Amino acid sequence: MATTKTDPKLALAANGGKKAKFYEGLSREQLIQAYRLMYTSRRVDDREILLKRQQKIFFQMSGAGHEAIGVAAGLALKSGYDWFYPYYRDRALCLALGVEPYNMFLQGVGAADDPSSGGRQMPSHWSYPALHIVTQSSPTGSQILQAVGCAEGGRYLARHPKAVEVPSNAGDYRQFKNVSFQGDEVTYVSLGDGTSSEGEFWEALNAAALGKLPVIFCVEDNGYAISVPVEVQTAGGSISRLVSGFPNFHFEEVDGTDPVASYAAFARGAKYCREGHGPAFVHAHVIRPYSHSLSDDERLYRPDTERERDAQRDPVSRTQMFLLREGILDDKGITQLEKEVEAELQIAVDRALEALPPAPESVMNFIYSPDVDATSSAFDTQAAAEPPEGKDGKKPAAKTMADLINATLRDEMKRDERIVIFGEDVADCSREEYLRQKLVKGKGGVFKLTFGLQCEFGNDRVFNSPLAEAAIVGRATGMATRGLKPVVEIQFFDYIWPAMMQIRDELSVIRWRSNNGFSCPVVIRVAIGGYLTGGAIYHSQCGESIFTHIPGLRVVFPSNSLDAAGLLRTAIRCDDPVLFLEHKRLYRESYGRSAYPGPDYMIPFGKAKIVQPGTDLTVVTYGAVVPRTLQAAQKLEREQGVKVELIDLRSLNPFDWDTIAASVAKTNRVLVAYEDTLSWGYGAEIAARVADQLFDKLDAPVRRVAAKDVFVAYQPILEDAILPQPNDLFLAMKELAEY
Ligand SMILES: Cc1ncc(C[n+]2csc(CCOP(=O)(O)OP(=O)(O)O)c2C)c(N)n1
Ligand SMILES: [Mg+2]
Repeated sequence: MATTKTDPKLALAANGGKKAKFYEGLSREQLIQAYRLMYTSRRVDDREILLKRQQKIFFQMSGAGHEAIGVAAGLALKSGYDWFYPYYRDRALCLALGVEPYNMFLQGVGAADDPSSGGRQMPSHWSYPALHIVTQSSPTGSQILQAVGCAEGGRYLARHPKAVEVPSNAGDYRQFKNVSFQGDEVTYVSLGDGTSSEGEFWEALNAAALGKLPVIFCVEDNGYAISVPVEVQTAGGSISRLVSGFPNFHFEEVDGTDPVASYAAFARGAKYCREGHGPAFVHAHVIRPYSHSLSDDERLYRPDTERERDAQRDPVSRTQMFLLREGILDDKGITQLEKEVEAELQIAVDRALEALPPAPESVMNFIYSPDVDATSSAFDTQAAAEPPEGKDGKKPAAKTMADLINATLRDEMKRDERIVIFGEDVADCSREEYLRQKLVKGKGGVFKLTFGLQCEFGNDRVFNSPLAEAAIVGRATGMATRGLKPVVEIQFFDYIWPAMMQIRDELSVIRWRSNNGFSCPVVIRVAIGGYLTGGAIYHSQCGESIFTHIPGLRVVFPSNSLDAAGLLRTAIRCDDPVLFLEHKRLYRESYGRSAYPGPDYMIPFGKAKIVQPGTDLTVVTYGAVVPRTLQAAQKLEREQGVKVELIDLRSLNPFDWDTIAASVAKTNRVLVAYEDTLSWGYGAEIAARVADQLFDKLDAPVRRVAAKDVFVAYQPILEDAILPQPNDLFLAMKELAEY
C-alpha cells in the first residue's frame, strides 16, 4: 500500500479564499471547536509551567506543537467507543476526547481526586476508563504492544460474544470486569519518532500486520528525542520509509501541524481499520517548541535559526490564521474564544490548588485486586474423590504434573470462554489443514503441556505467537485490560528477559498506577529450573526472587501434580497477574504424581504445605528442592533419628509466614533451601524475617542451602557441583541439628 502524502501547503490554504462549508469533512463549527481545544491545550501547558516555577506542581511535560494532530485524532475517532493508548504529548487528544483541564491540573498537584492515578503518576500520564483512555507509563513504547492486544481483545469479543456473559455463581475475576466491545472499533496508539527505535514498536507492527488488526499507529515526529535528532535515530531519517514494507497496512504521512490534513489522514486510516482491512500508520510531522520537558533546555543543542524555522509552523498560530483567512472567525471572535478559555482555566487551576492530597495510608491500596482475594478460603476447595478402580481391579495410573496442567487448562477453557492461550509453539499445528487431514498429530508446546487444546478449542483460542517474548506479555496485558484471561507461555525462564519491561513496568503495576481504574490479570506460565543433565546456562536457570521482588505480581512454584492443578486454577480464576513457574524436571517425575482432582479443585495463594511433620528442625523450600530435601530428611531420620519438618511453600508471593513461624517456634532450628543462586536469592528474605521476628525462638543460626553463585553449566559433573544436591541438604540439616 503506497503512502498517502498530503502536500504540507495544502489544507490550510485549500480553498483559495473561497468560503467552504466543509474542510475534509470538518464543519466550520468543528474547526472552531478544534481551535478551542488546541488553544486550551497550549494554555494548560503554559499554566502548568507557571505552576511548576511556583513549585505548586512537581513535574511538567508539554504537548506543545502536537496539538493539531491530537485534536484531529480526537475528532476522527470516537471517545468511549474506540480505545486509546496515547503518550505524554497527547494533551490535545485527551481534551478532544473529553478530559477536563481541571483533571489535568489535579494530576499536576497529585491530588487524591486525580482520576488518572490519585497522585501516583506524573502529569501527562493519562488514564480515563470511561473515555477508554488506557493508563500509560513512562517507558517509551511499552504501550504499543498493549494497544495491539487491546485490538485483539475487541475482535475476540466480537467473535465470541458469549464470552461476555458471566454466570451469577462464577466466583471469579469475570464478575468484576466491565467488558464491552464494538464490532468496528479501532485502537489508537501514539509514540514519538525516537520511540520508533524501540524493539517493541517493531514487534507491534509485525503482530498488527499478521493479524490485520484495527490499530492506528501514530508517530508524532518532532524531529528530536530529547537532544537526539531524527537522522541519528532512524536510518535514512524517515520512519515512513522504514515501515513501508509491512503488509496489510494503510499508510499516511502528513503535516501534523495542520488540523485539517491531519483529520483527513485519520479519517482515511480509521475507515480502513473499521472495514477490517488491517492496521493504519499515520506519520505526522510536528514541532516541539517548548524543549523536551521543563528539565531540558533545547538551546544547548538547537540553534535559534532552527527553532525559529519550527516556530513558523506552530499549529496554534497557523490554525488561528486559517480561521481568520477563511472568515470562520474574525479578530473579535478569536479574542472572545481565548478569553473564555483563559477564564475557564483560571477557575480550574484555583480549584485544583485547593484539592486534597492523597492519604499516606492509602499507598498500599490496589496493589492487588480489592474484589477477589486469591488467598481467601473461597479458593480452598476439596479435591474430587479418587477415581474408582477399573474393571481389572487396578487404580488408574497417577498423573504427572504435565498431565494435570494440561487437564486443568482444558477444564478451565471449557468453563470460561475468555481464556486464550498463546506463546511460542503452544498450538498443535498452525497449518490447521494438516490437522484436519489427519496428516499430523500436533505439537502443543515444546513440553507438550498445551497438547490437544487447539484441536479442541480452535485456533482463535489457542495459537502460536511470533518469537517475541515482550509481544507475548504486552499483547496479553492489552487483552486482559479488555476483560479477557490470557494464559500465555514463556517457553523457558531463561528467555523471559525480553518481556521484563512489560512484566515489571506494566503488567504488575497497571492496577496500582491507575488507582484501580484498569487491571490486567494475565497468567504467565513459565518452564523453569535445572537438574536436567545437559540444560546448561540457557535452559536451566532459576531467578524467581527477581519476580517476587515486584509488587503486584503473584508468584507460584508448585512441586507436585496436585499442587500444580490447584494453584493453576486459582491463578486463572483470580483477578491478579500471576507468574506460574513450572519446574521442567518435575513435569514427568515419578515423585508427586496424582489423580486429577476434578474441575473445581483450587489451592489458595500463600498457603504452604507441610510435606512431613517433624520436631527437631524446619526446612523451608519449594520446587525441585522439595523431593531432594525429602530424600535427605528420610536418610537423616533413618541414620540419626532427627525428625525434620519439611515445608513446601508452593506460593512465593505471597508466602505463608504463619506456617513458617509456627514450625520454627516448635523446632527452634531452620534451614532455607532453594535451587537459585545463594546470594540475594529468595531464601535471603525468609532468613532475614526469621532472624528479625523469631530471634528468641532460635537455638541455632538460620542456614541456607542453594546453588553456587554461578550460572548452571552443561557438563553434568559441573551441574551437580553447582546445584544443591540431596547430600548438601543432608549435611546442612545434620550440622544444624547438632548445633
Ligand atoms: C525506555 C525508555 N528509555 C528512555 C526514556 C527517557 N526518555 C523519555 S522521553 C525520551 C525521548 C522520547 O523521544 P520521542 O519518542 O521522539 O518523543 P518526544 O518526546 O520527542 O515527543 C527519552 C529518551 C524513557 N522514558 N523510557
Ligand atoms: Mg520526538
